Amino acid sequence: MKLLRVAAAAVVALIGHADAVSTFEPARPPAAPLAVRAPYLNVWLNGQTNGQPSGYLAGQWPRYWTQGIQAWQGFIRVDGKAYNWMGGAPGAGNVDQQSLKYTSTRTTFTMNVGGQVQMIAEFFSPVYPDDLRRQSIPFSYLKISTASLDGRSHHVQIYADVSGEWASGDSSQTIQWEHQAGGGIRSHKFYRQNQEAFREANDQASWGNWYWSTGDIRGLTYQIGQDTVVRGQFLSNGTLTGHIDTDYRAVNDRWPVFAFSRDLGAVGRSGSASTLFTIGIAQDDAILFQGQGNSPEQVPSLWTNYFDEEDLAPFFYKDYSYASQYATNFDNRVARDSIAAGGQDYLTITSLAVRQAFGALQYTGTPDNVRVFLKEISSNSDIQTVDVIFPTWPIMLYLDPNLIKYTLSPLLENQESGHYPNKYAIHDLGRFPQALGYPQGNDEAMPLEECGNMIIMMLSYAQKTGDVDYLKQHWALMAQWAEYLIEDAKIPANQLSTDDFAGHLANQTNLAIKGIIALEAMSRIASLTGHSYLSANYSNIAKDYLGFWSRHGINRASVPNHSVLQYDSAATYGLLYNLYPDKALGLKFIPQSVYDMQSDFYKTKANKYGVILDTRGTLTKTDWEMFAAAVAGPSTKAMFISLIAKWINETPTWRAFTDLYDTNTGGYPGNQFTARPVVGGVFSVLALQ
Ligand SMILES: *[C@@H]1O[C@H](CO)[C@@H](O)[C@H](O)[C@H]1NC(C)=O
Ligand SMILES: *[C@@H]1O[C@H](CO)[C@@H](O)[C@H](O)[C@H]1NC(C)=O
Ligand SMILES: *[C@@H]1O[C@H](CO)[C@@H](O)[C@H](O)[C@H]1NC(C)=O
Ligand SMILES: CC(=O)N[C@H]1CO[C@H](CO)[C@@H](O)[C@@H]1O
Repeated sequence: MKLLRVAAAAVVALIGHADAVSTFEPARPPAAPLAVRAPYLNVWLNGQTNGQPSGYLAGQWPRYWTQGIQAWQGFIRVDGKAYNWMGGAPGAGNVDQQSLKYTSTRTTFTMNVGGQVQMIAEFFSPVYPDDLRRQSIPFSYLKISTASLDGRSHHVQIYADVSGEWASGDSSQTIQWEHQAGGGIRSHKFYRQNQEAFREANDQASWGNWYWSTGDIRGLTYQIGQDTVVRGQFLSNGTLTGHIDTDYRAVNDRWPVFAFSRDLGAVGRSGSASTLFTIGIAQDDAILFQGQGNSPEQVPSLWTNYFDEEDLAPFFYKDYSYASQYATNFDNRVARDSIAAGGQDYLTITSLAVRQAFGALQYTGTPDNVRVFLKEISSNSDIQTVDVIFPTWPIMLYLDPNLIKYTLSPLLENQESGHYPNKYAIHDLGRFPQALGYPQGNDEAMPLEECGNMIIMMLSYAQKTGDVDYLKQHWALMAQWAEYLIEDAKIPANQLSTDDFAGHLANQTNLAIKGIIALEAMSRIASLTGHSYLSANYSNIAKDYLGFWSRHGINRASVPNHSVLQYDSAATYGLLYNLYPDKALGLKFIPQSVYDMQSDFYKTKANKYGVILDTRGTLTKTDWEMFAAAVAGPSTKAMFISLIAKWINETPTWRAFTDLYDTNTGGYPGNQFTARPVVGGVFSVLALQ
């Protein structure tokens, strides 16, 4: 399905693309992932704040998810005339973008260069759910291919550079660099002189080494120096000088750039050999973590188990054809499954979410003790937030349930070794990349939410993998959380739910049902772990609470009936998304009539872009809508899916896929809730199959 942009005339006027209006397939995303592989490799093509539409690569700077520019500049020369195909540097007119297409792992731009040459730029961030060695490398690919458009042969040179902005979120910091050749590639390695491990500046890492590489092949030239000098050299001459400026200086002091160019020679109709670039960051130690020891440990990046640092870039570069084959199969699998489960609109949603969800994960530890740390990107950068892991959880169920174990492991280790005093489950482990926990117990309290989330996700992992020992091993802590659920799940105290922007509220119907379902889950866990004598107890309590919930949590006076936001408040309602785990765990505990009731009700409440989260406002959450959709009847499910796909294509927002938006305008508030891993929740439908 191809969708032409709306307001094409306005696009032409604003962007100045003389003839070109790009197509967008399967949709025009609010932001297009370029290199999105890890928390610190998270670069997007956004729109502009001044009313310009998003999705045109030429003339715009790629940006980190924070909106900080990470300059990535591309030029192409055809028969001596230069064009800009990426980045905001002056000196050449823009190529005409013909299309932007995204799949789960790739964003591909097709450009018309002066009517003479077609250029394809493929930004490729692989995802390897079942291959820890490859998944552990935080690197990404850019492949450029060219062919003649007019049947004639043309002399073509291409150029790409990155700036020091990739290496520091504080551009007054001094960076250093070296140019390296070996293993068949050439790399510009650059890094902050003042390495500050486990610290960030504007959410970028303040430690580690960046590698920007390409094949050491015929026609390659390179240069490091001031932006205007290096780019000017290419624009005027089509080659680089090989000069390495060794005046190490601040990122913003005569802006050093790290450039490659390649002379492709004569490019005819059959095209040129493609040119492959890779970009990535190597940090030997990744996370500071308070685990079972008395003091925090420095947890290494997982790749350190498989590679020496100097082998990372050559391995990744040479692995391209394997990566490409693997990713094509992966993309096809997501496409096939999504279309079968929810049609093309569902694929529009799922395929935009994959790189973003994995892009928040930092793979650390050893193969025997993998710890995947998750960054709560944009909503204050907490690490290992349980109610951010929970909405992300469906993509883990679908792609690799071991990810549930890898992400919960640091939470369990921290709490089981006595570093957390509260009897309920911890909310997060601190501020990324420091997972120091809360020895004083002063985390953002979401007790009912997190106790329910932990128990539900732990049972799901054991069900999917058959690893019952895992439940036995962690029984004591789960039983402790279950005690909290017994106390609080029936009549929830005044507290926050995961939707903390909405504030505190007592008697939240949706929160209560999560706790009640988790108690039913506990009865299954008791049976599996040799605590059968407790199984009936948990189950009886859950049934008793469910009876109470049905009397106070449902408005039976209205047509159709519906659950309320708060017990006995007939005029309120919201998405009852916490029904989802009952289906995901196969508990068959909640009567089908409750599902049917909600399914019928949502259909009567659709705004232009979705159903509101609850009656406190007009906002909604993409992840929770998809949780609600997954357990609804076919026509309600289709309604949610088509409204969210429509939102993706039409939203005026221009940052990475937000999970919070206004159901009437399609916009969203503030700068938060962008690039968050919770979009993994859109896999809710596939996780049930
Ligand atoms: C919560 O619901 C219970 C049961 O209906 C009721 O007794 C209690 O007053 C409610 N609490 C608040 C704060 O609304
Ligand atoms: C089982 O539940 C009852 C109340 O329903 C309680 O009195 C009893 O202590 C529970 N037994 C165990 C072993 O927890
Ligand atoms: C609402 O609930 C009441 C009581 O359970 C029931 O009699 C009625 O049929 C329901 N109405 C609708 C429209 O579901
Ligand atoms: C100054 C400079 O870099 N000149 C180069 C321009 O490009 C030709 C090849 O196209 C080189 O031979 C020159 O050295």
